[in-house]
Amino acid sequence: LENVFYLTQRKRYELMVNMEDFDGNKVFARYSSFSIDGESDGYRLNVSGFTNGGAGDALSYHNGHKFTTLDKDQDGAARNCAQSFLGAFWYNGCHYANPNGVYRWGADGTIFAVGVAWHQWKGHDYSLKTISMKIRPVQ
Ligand SMILES: [Ca+2]
Repeated sequence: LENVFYLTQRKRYELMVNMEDFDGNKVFARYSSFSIDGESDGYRLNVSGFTNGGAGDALSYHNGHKFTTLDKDQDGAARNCAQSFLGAFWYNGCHYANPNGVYRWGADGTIFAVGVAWHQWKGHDYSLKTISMKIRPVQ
């Protein structure tokens, strides 16, 4: 995250989130503006300018939130969302996206929302086959 902070403070960046389910369907969500704040601000997420490529907008809910890990609770919930959902993310209270969650084989509701979820596309109990978050400078 320190590298991402360094990059996104120097230029304007956009974000592309690509994802795929276990049936071969591929969708994306694009954000025309993406940056994160520094360590002293908890690596807070700044994302806006959503374009829907079929995935829906899961990230706006996380906008303005700090990054929470198992050992660093900076989220908007009383509990530690990283512990509750077995990931690490810009949790609000807690998530519509959990890209660092547990890799599971698609639909799995045995433990609520711990998978690699993008709620606006497949719900909390579907773990995606792939997801990537890529940034590039705005042209
Ligand atoms: Ca918390």
